[in-house]
Amino acid sequence: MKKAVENLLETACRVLSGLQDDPKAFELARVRFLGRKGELAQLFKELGKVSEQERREAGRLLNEAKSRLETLFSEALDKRRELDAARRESIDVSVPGRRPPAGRLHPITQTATEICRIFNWLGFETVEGPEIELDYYNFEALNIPKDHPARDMQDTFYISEDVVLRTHTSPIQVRTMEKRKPPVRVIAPGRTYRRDSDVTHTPMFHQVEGLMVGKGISFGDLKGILTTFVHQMFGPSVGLRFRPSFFPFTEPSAEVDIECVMCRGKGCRVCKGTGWLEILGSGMVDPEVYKYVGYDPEEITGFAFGMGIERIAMLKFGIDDLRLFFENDLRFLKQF
Ligand code: 2NM
Repeated sequence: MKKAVENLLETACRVLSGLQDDPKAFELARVRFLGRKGELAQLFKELGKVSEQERREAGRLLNEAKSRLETLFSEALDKRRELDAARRESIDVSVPGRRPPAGRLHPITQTATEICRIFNWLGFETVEGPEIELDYYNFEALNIPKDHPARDMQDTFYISEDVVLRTHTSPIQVRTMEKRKPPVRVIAPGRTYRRDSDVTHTPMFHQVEGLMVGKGISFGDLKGILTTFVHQMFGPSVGLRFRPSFFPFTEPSAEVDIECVMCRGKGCRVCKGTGWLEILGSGMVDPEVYKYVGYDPEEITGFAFGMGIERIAMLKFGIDDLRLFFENDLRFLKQF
Protein backbone atom coordinates (compact mmCIF):
# COMPACT_ATOMS: atom_id res chain seq x y z
CA MET A 1 0.00 0.00 0.00
CA LYS A 2 2.79 2.35 0.92
CA LYS A 3 4.41 1.71 -2.43
CA ALA A 4 1.12 2.29 -4.28
CA VAL A 5 0.54 5.64 -2.49
CA GLU A 6 4.08 6.81 -3.28
CA ASN A 7 3.59 5.81 -6.95
CA LEU A 8 0.31 7.68 -7.09
CA LEU A 9 1.80 10.90 -5.66
CA GLU A 10 4.80 10.68 -7.96
CA THR A 11 2.64 10.16 -11.06
CA ALA A 12 0.32 13.01 -10.05
CA CYS A 13 3.31 15.35 -9.61
CA ARG A 14 4.69 14.40 -13.01
CA VAL A 15 1.35 14.80 -14.76
CA LEU A 16 0.72 18.20 -13.12
CA SER A 17 4.12 19.60 -14.00
CA GLY A 18 3.73 18.30 -17.55
CA LEU A 19 0.38 20.08 -17.97
CA GLN A 20 0.46 23.11 -20.19
CA ASP A 21 -2.07 25.77 -19.23
CA ASP A 22 -4.90 23.86 -20.89
CA PRO A 23 -7.94 24.02 -18.57
CA LYS A 24 -9.46 20.81 -20.07
CA ALA A 25 -6.29 18.76 -19.50
CA PHE A 26 -6.14 20.14 -15.95
CA GLU A 27 -9.72 19.02 -15.21
CA LEU A 28 -9.07 15.58 -16.72
CA ALA A 29 -6.02 15.18 -14.47
CA ARG A 30 -8.02 16.25 -11.40
CA VAL A 31 -10.72 13.65 -12.17
CA ARG A 32 -8.08 11.00 -12.85
CA PHE A 33 -6.51 11.37 -9.41
CA LEU A 34 -9.10 12.93 -7.12
CA GLY A 35 -12.37 12.03 -8.86
CA ARG A 36 -15.07 9.79 -7.31
CA LYS A 37 -13.77 6.86 -9.38
CA GLY A 38 -10.22 8.18 -9.58
CA GLU A 39 -6.96 6.52 -8.67
CA LEU A 40 -7.04 7.68 -5.04
CA ALA A 41 -10.62 6.42 -4.64
CA GLN A 42 -9.46 3.02 -5.99
CA LEU A 43 -6.78 2.84 -3.28
CA PHE A 44 -9.37 3.71 -0.61
CA LYS A 45 -11.49 0.76 -1.86
CA GLU A 46 -8.49 -1.56 -1.46
CA LEU A 47 -8.25 -0.56 2.20
CA GLY A 48 -10.81 -3.35 2.87
CA LYS A 49 -8.40 -6.01 1.60
CA VAL A 50 -5.60 -4.85 3.85
CA SER A 51 -4.90 -6.88 6.99
CA GLU A 52 -6.23 -5.57 10.32
CA GLN A 53 -2.74 -4.65 11.65
CA GLU A 54 -1.78 -2.63 8.59
CA ARG A 55 -5.13 -0.94 8.00
CA ARG A 56 -4.61 1.88 10.49
CA GLU A 57 -1.23 2.83 9.01
CA ALA A 58 -2.54 2.46 5.41
CA GLY A 59 -5.57 4.68 6.22
CA ARG A 60 -3.28 7.38 7.61
CA LEU A 61 -1.10 7.17 4.48
CA LEU A 62 -4.12 7.48 2.19
CA ASN A 63 -5.56 10.46 4.06
CA GLU A 64 -2.19 12.16 3.93
CA ALA A 65 -1.95 11.42 0.19
CA LYS A 66 -5.44 12.87 -0.31
CA SER A 67 -4.65 16.18 1.36
CA ARG A 68 -1.30 16.32 -0.42
CA LEU A 69 -3.03 15.80 -3.78
CA GLU A 70 -5.67 18.41 -2.99
CA THR A 71 -2.94 20.92 -2.10
CA LEU A 72 -1.03 20.13 -5.29
CA PHE A 73 -4.09 20.66 -7.46
CA SER A 74 -5.27 23.82 -5.73
CA GLU A 75 -1.78 25.32 -5.95
CA ALA A 76 -1.63 24.48 -9.65
CA LEU A 77 -5.05 26.08 -10.10
CA ASP A 78 -3.93 29.30 -8.30
CA LYS A 79 -0.85 29.42 -10.46
CA ARG A 80 -2.94 29.11 -13.62
CA ARG A 81 -5.29 31.90 -12.51
CA GLU A 82 -2.31 34.17 -11.80
CA LEU A 83 -0.90 33.51 -15.28
CA ASP A 84 -4.30 34.21 -16.85
CA ALA A 85 -4.60 37.54 -15.05
CA ALA A 86 -1.07 38.55 -15.99
CA ARG A 87 -1.77 37.71 -19.62
CA ARG A 88 -4.93 39.84 -19.62
CA GLU A 89 -3.04 42.83 -18.21
CA SER A 90 0.04 42.53 -20.37
CA ILE A 91 0.47 44.52 -23.59
CA ASP A 92 0.92 42.57 -26.79
CA VAL A 93 3.66 44.57 -28.46
CA SER A 94 3.25 42.62 -31.68
CA VAL A 95 -0.28 43.98 -32.37
CA PRO A 96 -0.09 46.48 -35.28
CA GLY A 97 -0.55 50.11 -34.11
CA ARG A 98 -3.49 52.35 -34.92
CA ARG A 99 -2.27 55.10 -37.25
CA PRO A 100 -3.19 58.56 -35.85
CA PRO A 101 -4.88 60.74 -38.48
CA ALA A 102 -2.43 63.31 -39.89
CA GLY A 103 -3.09 66.92 -38.89
CA ARG A 104 -2.75 69.88 -41.25
CA LEU A 105 -2.59 73.67 -41.19
CA HIS A 106 -5.83 75.65 -40.89
CA PRO A 107 -6.83 77.24 -44.25
CA ILE A 108 -6.30 80.71 -42.67
CA THR A 109 -2.75 79.73 -41.67
CA GLN A 110 -2.14 78.28 -45.14
CA THR A 111 -3.34 81.51 -46.75
CA ALA A 112 -1.29 83.77 -44.45
CA THR A 113 1.80 81.62 -45.11
CA GLU A 114 1.24 81.83 -48.88
CA ILE A 115 0.82 85.65 -48.77
CA CYS A 116 3.98 86.03 -46.67
CA ARG A 117 5.87 83.63 -48.97
CA ILE A 118 5.10 85.82 -51.99
CA PHE A 119 6.19 89.02 -50.20
CA ASN A 120 9.30 87.32 -48.77
CA TRP A 121 10.16 86.45 -52.36
CA LEU A 122 9.72 90.17 -53.19
CA GLY A 123 12.24 91.05 -50.45
CA PHE A 124 9.85 91.70 -47.50
CA GLU A 125 10.82 90.35 -44.07
CA THR A 126 8.04 88.88 -41.89
CA VAL A 127 7.65 90.69 -38.52
CA GLU A 128 5.22 90.31 -35.62
CA GLY A 129 3.98 92.34 -32.67
CA PRO A 130 1.71 92.24 -29.58
CA GLU A 131 -2.05 91.63 -29.85
CA ILE A 132 -2.58 93.72 -26.71
CA GLU A 133 -1.43 97.13 -27.86
CA LEU A 134 -1.09 100.70 -26.67
CA ASP A 135 -3.66 103.16 -27.99
CA TYR A 136 -0.58 105.14 -29.09
CA TYR A 137 0.62 102.49 -31.59
CA ASN A 138 -2.86 101.36 -32.65
CA PHE A 139 -4.26 104.87 -33.31
CA GLU A 140 -2.23 107.92 -32.30
CA ALA A 141 0.96 107.27 -34.32
CA LEU A 142 -1.17 106.22 -37.31
CA ASN A 143 -2.66 109.69 -37.52
CA ILE A 144 -6.06 108.48 -36.38
CA PRO A 145 -7.41 111.47 -34.44
CA LYS A 146 -9.24 111.12 -31.13
CA ASP A 147 -12.66 111.75 -32.71
CA HIS A 148 -12.15 109.32 -35.64
CA PRO A 149 -14.95 106.71 -35.99
CA ALA A 150 -12.37 103.85 -35.97
CA ARG A 151 -11.63 104.72 -32.31
CA ASP A 152 -15.26 104.51 -31.33
CA MET A 153 -16.09 102.26 -28.38
CA GLN A 154 -18.27 100.38 -30.86
CA ASP A 155 -15.30 99.07 -32.82
CA THR A 156 -12.50 98.70 -30.28
CA PHE A 157 -12.03 96.32 -27.34
CA TYR A 158 -10.57 98.52 -24.60
CA ILE A 159 -8.48 96.91 -21.84
CA SER A 160 -7.97 100.26 -20.15
CA GLU A 161 -8.07 103.89 -21.23
CA ASP A 162 -4.80 103.58 -23.19
CA VAL A 163 -4.56 99.79 -23.81
CA VAL A 164 -6.57 98.02 -26.55
CA LEU A 165 -6.75 94.75 -28.45
CA ARG A 166 -5.17 95.83 -31.75
CA THR A 167 -7.83 96.58 -34.39
CA HIS A 168 -5.36 96.07 -37.27
CA THR A 169 -1.73 94.96 -37.67
CA SER A 170 -0.52 98.49 -38.56
CA PRO A 171 0.93 99.04 -35.04
CA ILE A 172 3.52 96.38 -35.96
CA GLN A 173 4.69 98.60 -38.83
CA VAL A 174 4.87 101.64 -36.54
CA ARG A 175 6.94 99.67 -33.98
CA THR A 176 9.21 98.42 -36.78
CA MET A 177 9.85 101.93 -38.13
CA GLU A 178 10.50 103.17 -34.58
CA LYS A 179 13.14 100.43 -34.10
CA ARG A 180 14.82 100.51 -37.55
CA LYS A 181 16.28 103.09 -39.88
CA PRO A 182 15.03 103.15 -43.51
CA PRO A 183 15.04 101.37 -45.90
CA VAL A 184 12.40 99.09 -44.35
CA ARG A 185 10.59 96.34 -46.22
CA VAL A 186 8.36 94.22 -43.93
CA ILE A 187 5.21 92.12 -43.98
CA ALA A 188 3.19 91.79 -40.75
CA PRO A 189 0.61 88.99 -40.33
CA GLY A 190 -1.51 88.43 -37.24
CA ARG A 191 -4.76 88.35 -35.32
CA THR A 192 -6.83 91.51 -35.00
CA TYR A 193 -9.92 92.35 -32.93
CA ARG A 194 -13.02 94.46 -33.44
CA ARG A 195 -16.33 94.71 -31.58
CA ASP A 196 -18.28 93.43 -34.50
CA SER A 197 -20.16 90.16 -34.86
CA ASP A 198 -22.61 89.14 -37.56
CA VAL A 199 -22.77 86.91 -40.64
CA THR A 200 -19.84 88.69 -42.33
CA HIS A 201 -17.86 89.88 -39.25
CA THR A 202 -16.16 87.98 -36.43
CA PRO A 203 -14.75 89.68 -33.29
CA MET A 204 -11.34 88.17 -34.09
CA PHE A 205 -10.01 88.04 -37.65
CA HIS A 206 -6.66 88.03 -39.41
CA GLN A 207 -4.76 90.62 -41.39
CA VAL A 208 -1.53 90.89 -43.30
CA GLU A 209 -0.08 94.34 -43.75
CA GLY A 210 3.02 95.37 -45.66
CA LEU A 211 5.31 98.37 -45.61
CA MET A 212 8.07 99.53 -47.94
CA VAL A 213 9.80 102.82 -47.12
CA GLY A 214 13.07 104.42 -48.07
CA LYS A 215 14.48 107.05 -50.43
CA GLY A 216 12.61 107.49 -53.72
CA ILE A 217 9.85 104.89 -53.22
CA SER A 218 6.94 105.89 -55.47
CA PHE A 219 3.29 105.09 -56.18
CA GLY A 220 4.67 103.21 -59.21
CA ASP A 221 6.49 100.85 -56.83
CA LEU A 222 3.21 100.30 -54.94
CA LYS A 223 1.42 99.41 -58.19
CA GLY A 224 4.23 97.11 -59.33
CA ILE A 225 4.55 95.20 -56.04
CA LEU A 226 0.78 94.78 -55.55
CA THR A 227 0.21 93.76 -59.19
CA THR A 228 2.94 91.11 -58.86
CA PHE A 229 1.34 89.91 -55.62
CA VAL A 230 -2.12 89.58 -57.20
CA HIS A 231 -0.71 87.66 -60.18
CA GLN A 232 1.23 85.30 -57.89
CA MET A 233 -1.77 84.75 -55.61
CA PHE A 234 -4.66 84.48 -58.09
CA GLY A 235 -2.93 83.77 -61.41
CA PRO A 236 -1.19 85.94 -64.06
CA SER A 237 -4.35 86.42 -66.15
CA VAL A 238 -6.47 87.97 -63.38
CA GLY A 239 -7.20 91.64 -64.08
CA LEU A 240 -6.94 94.28 -61.33
CA ARG A 241 -7.67 97.98 -60.84
CA PHE A 242 -6.58 100.68 -58.38
CA ARG A 243 -9.51 102.75 -57.12
CA PRO A 244 -9.03 106.01 -55.14
CA SER A 245 -9.85 105.71 -51.45
CA PHE A 246 -9.09 107.26 -48.07
CA PHE A 247 -7.19 106.12 -44.96
CA PRO A 248 -5.98 108.44 -42.17
CA PHE A 249 -2.44 106.98 -42.42
CA THR A 250 -1.92 107.13 -46.20
CA GLU A 251 -2.16 109.85 -48.84
CA PRO A 252 -2.95 109.25 -51.61
CA SER A 253 -4.78 105.98 -50.88
CA ALA A 254 -6.08 103.30 -53.21
CA GLU A 255 -8.11 100.16 -52.91
CA VAL A 256 -7.26 97.21 -55.14
CA ASP A 257 -10.02 95.27 -56.87
CA ILE A 258 -9.51 92.03 -58.80
CA GLU A 259 -11.70 90.54 -61.49
CA CYS A 260 -14.28 88.31 -59.81
CA VAL A 261 -12.69 84.86 -59.47
CA MET A 262 -16.13 83.20 -59.48
CA CYS A 263 -17.54 84.66 -62.73
CA ARG A 264 -14.32 85.99 -64.30
CA GLY A 265 -15.73 89.54 -64.41
CA LYS A 266 -19.15 88.77 -65.90
CA GLY A 267 -21.11 89.64 -62.77
CA CYS A 268 -22.51 87.19 -60.20
CA ARG A 269 -23.82 86.91 -56.65
CA VAL A 270 -20.29 86.98 -55.10
CA CYS A 271 -19.31 90.28 -56.81
CA LYS A 272 -22.90 91.60 -56.57
CA GLY A 273 -23.06 91.91 -60.33
CA THR A 274 -20.10 94.33 -60.60
CA GLY A 275 -17.51 91.82 -61.88
CA TRP A 276 -14.99 93.19 -59.32
CA LEU A 277 -13.91 92.14 -55.82
CA GLU A 278 -12.16 94.45 -53.36
CA ILE A 279 -9.17 92.63 -51.85
CA LEU A 280 -6.88 95.20 -50.21
CA GLY A 281 -6.29 98.78 -49.14
CA SER A 282 -3.08 100.68 -49.77
CA GLY A 283 -1.46 104.06 -50.11
CA MET A 284 1.63 106.25 -49.76
CA VAL A 285 2.43 106.52 -46.03
CA ASP A 286 1.22 109.91 -44.76
CA PRO A 287 4.13 112.23 -43.79
CA GLU A 288 2.40 112.67 -40.38
CA VAL A 289 3.20 109.01 -39.57
CA TYR A 290 6.94 109.57 -40.28
CA LYS A 291 6.99 112.37 -37.69
CA TYR A 292 5.83 109.94 -34.97
CA VAL A 293 8.56 107.38 -35.74
CA GLY A 294 11.38 109.88 -36.21
CA TYR A 295 11.78 109.63 -40.00
CA ASP A 296 12.36 112.82 -42.04
CA PRO A 297 9.26 113.26 -44.28
CA GLU A 298 11.33 115.42 -46.65
CA GLU A 299 13.75 112.53 -47.26
CA ILE A 300 11.69 109.34 -46.84
CA THR A 301 8.73 108.09 -48.87
CA GLY A 302 7.04 104.73 -49.11
CA PHE A 303 3.85 102.76 -49.29
CA ALA A 304 1.81 100.48 -47.08
CA PHE A 305 -1.05 98.08 -47.66
CA GLY A 306 -3.34 95.81 -45.69
CA MET A 307 -5.64 92.91 -46.42
CA GLY A 308 -8.01 90.59 -44.56
CA ILE A 309 -6.81 86.99 -44.69
CA GLU A 310 -10.31 85.50 -44.31
CA ARG A 311 -11.46 87.36 -47.41
CA ILE A 312 -8.46 86.22 -49.47
CA ALA A 313 -8.94 82.62 -48.24
CA MET A 314 -12.67 82.68 -49.13
CA LEU A 315 -11.87 83.85 -52.68
CA LYS A 316 -8.95 81.46 -53.12
CA PHE A 317 -10.85 78.37 -51.86
CA GLY A 318 -14.37 79.38 -53.01
CA ILE A 319 -15.87 79.50 -49.50
CA ASP A 320 -19.09 81.50 -49.09
CA ASP A 321 -19.47 81.55 -45.28
CA LEU A 322 -16.91 83.27 -43.04
CA ARG A 323 -18.11 81.38 -39.96
CA LEU A 324 -16.76 78.06 -41.31
CA PHE A 325 -13.22 79.26 -40.44
CA PHE A 326 -14.08 79.55 -36.73
CA GLU A 327 -16.26 76.49 -36.12
CA ASN A 328 -13.33 74.05 -36.41
CA ASP A 329 -15.58 71.35 -37.85
CA LEU A 330 -13.17 68.61 -39.02
CA ARG A 331 -15.43 67.79 -41.96
CA PHE A 332 -14.68 71.30 -43.23
CA LEU A 333 -11.01 71.49 -42.20
CA LYS A 334 -10.14 68.07 -43.68
CA GLN A 335 -10.74 69.45 -47.18
CA PHE A 336 -7.69 71.73 -47.17
C1 2NM B 1 -4.11 99.48 -44.85
C2 2NM B 1 -4.31 100.34 -45.95
C3 2NM B 1 -3.35 101.33 -46.19
C4 2NM B 1 -0.96 100.77 -43.38
C5 2NM B 1 -0.26 101.91 -43.14
C6 2NM B 1 0.71 101.58 -42.24
C7 2NM B 1 1.74 102.44 -41.65
F1 2NM B 1 2.09 101.98 -40.46
F2 2NM B 1 2.79 102.45 -42.41
F3 2NM B 1 1.28 103.68 -41.55
N1 2NM B 1 0.55 100.28 -41.95
N2 2NM B 1 -0.48 99.79 -42.66
C8 2NM B 1 -2.11 100.59 -44.29
C9 2NM B 1 -2.25 101.44 -45.35
C10 2NM B 1 -3.04 99.63 -44.03
O1 2NM B 1 -4.99 98.49 -44.53
C11 2NM B 1 -6.20 98.40 -45.20
